[in-house]
Amino acid sequence: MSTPLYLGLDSSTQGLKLSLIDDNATIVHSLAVNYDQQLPQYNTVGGMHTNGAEVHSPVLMWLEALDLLFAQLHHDQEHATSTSGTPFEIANIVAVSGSGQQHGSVYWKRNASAQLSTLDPNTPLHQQLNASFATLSSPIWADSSTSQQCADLEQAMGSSEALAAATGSRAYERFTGLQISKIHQHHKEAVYDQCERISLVSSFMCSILLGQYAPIDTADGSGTNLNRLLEQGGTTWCQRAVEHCGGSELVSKLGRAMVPAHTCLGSIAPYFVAKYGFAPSCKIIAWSGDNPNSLAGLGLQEPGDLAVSLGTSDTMFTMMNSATPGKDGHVLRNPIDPTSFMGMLCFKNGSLAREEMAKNLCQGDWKTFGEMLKQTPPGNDGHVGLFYVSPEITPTTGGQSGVQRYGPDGGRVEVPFNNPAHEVRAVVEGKFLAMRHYGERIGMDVSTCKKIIATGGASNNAAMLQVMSDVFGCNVYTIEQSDSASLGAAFRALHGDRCDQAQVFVPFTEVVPSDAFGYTLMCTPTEGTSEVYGALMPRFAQHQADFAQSLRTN
Ligand code: XUL
Repeated sequence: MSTPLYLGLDSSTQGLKLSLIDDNATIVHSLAVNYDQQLPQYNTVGGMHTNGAEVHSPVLMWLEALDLLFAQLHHDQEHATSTSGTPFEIANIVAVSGSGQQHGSVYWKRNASAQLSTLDPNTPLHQQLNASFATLSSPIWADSSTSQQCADLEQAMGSSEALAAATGSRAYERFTGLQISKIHQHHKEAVYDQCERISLVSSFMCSILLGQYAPIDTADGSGTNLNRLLEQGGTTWCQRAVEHCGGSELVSKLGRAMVPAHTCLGSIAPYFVAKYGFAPSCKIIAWSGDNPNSLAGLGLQEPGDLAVSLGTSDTMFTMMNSATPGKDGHVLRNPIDPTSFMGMLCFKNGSLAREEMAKNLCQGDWKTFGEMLKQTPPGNDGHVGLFYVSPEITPTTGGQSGVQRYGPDGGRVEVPFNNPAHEVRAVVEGKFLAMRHYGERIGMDVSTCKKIIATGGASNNAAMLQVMSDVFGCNVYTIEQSDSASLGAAFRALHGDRCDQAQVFVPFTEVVPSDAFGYTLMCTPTEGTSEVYGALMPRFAQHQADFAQSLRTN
């Protein structure tokens, strides 16, 4: 009998990727289309059109990329080539799911659903759907042009805390509700009124595969500022926010209800059967956002599990049993478990501050940086540093940058610490303490943390990972994986199929066991250090709040 296969796609900012797995969750094939290089006619840079604070992407490019990627997949099938060396048959793909860059929105024109349900396999998608959109230019997550709309929505909801309590986040410029609000205000007749349905990038790509409008899933829906996070499994819209951003007609444009991400939505559109050889029975599982899919792809499986990406900016996400959203950070619904949550923290200041420190004090040598880290004890003898070399968003510094140090007595120190080793430890501890602090504030229970998966450029620095392990009091692992979002989507296709077969929710861990991930254990916590950091936390939090406040009011 032929091996059942599961396909995960990732419609990301810069390209469209694919991971094909078998039913043991082993990768069979992976492929990618890069927008700038392979579709240069759209003139994107990094997949985007940037005009000051306004950042959009061409929706037809995403469609053309899908045909290009599937043509390549079909070609590889015919030539019996794959990254694993195992030949595969597209007809054996049992289910497809996907990942979309979060927050981006697509505006379907009135009557587009008719075109969507009768796709012609003899015409490329971007040609037959080129008149199906109220605008061909989709605002995406990198857009920061909606500050006014943010302030207005928070006011309409009562406060930023009230908006966060309802939707999981205070107003963020990139969140979809604010982008819709701007279009509603500035392009009402030309775009908003012409539009019958608004999709996220995830539900847009899913709609194409399904041949009809796909619902938004609860995890990606939590990135809109329009959802109700805590009620009915996060499947409903927050009426006040929705009406404020787009009037009473917005609910029907968004689709009445959201669905949990494991939901099977139906089978693949005949277009893909006729053109690429998918089985007519191939199931389409709801798509979700890239960060939720990465949570699945990196193997966060139990409340308390964390993933930390150390890159140009730093990101942390965690599975949580409870949600206490507030001014800093985001709480989303969990894409692999409809009863729990995903906490997400994004820090603008990542590698830049660490690199500056390494350059100034260690001649740019990371080995020296690691050795210096070991010269000071956890807690840094009471030395604390906040290094916002560019404006920070967690906590928000109101567009200001700045550096502030505090000595063991809690007083401000206006010059670098005398001992360079205190400087090095301060830049590392400051970030992990901030992650723990903000994580705890939005519902993370640090006592349940069992594993941290570290990714990103700086995750190969073992001394830095030791500090991470000590601050959270749990093991740190790394993972060899190039694309956690498309892989997570493939895992979710498998999971969605199993839930559909059983007609009840099946725990994700039963479908994708932890040995599918190939972790490398990097560090175990040094006994007693998590308590040292626990004791330091109130003082650290106070310094952080004071400094951010002073920058904001500068
Ligand atoms: C998350 C965010 C980005 C996008 C694009 O809130 O804006 O991570 O999802 O990757």
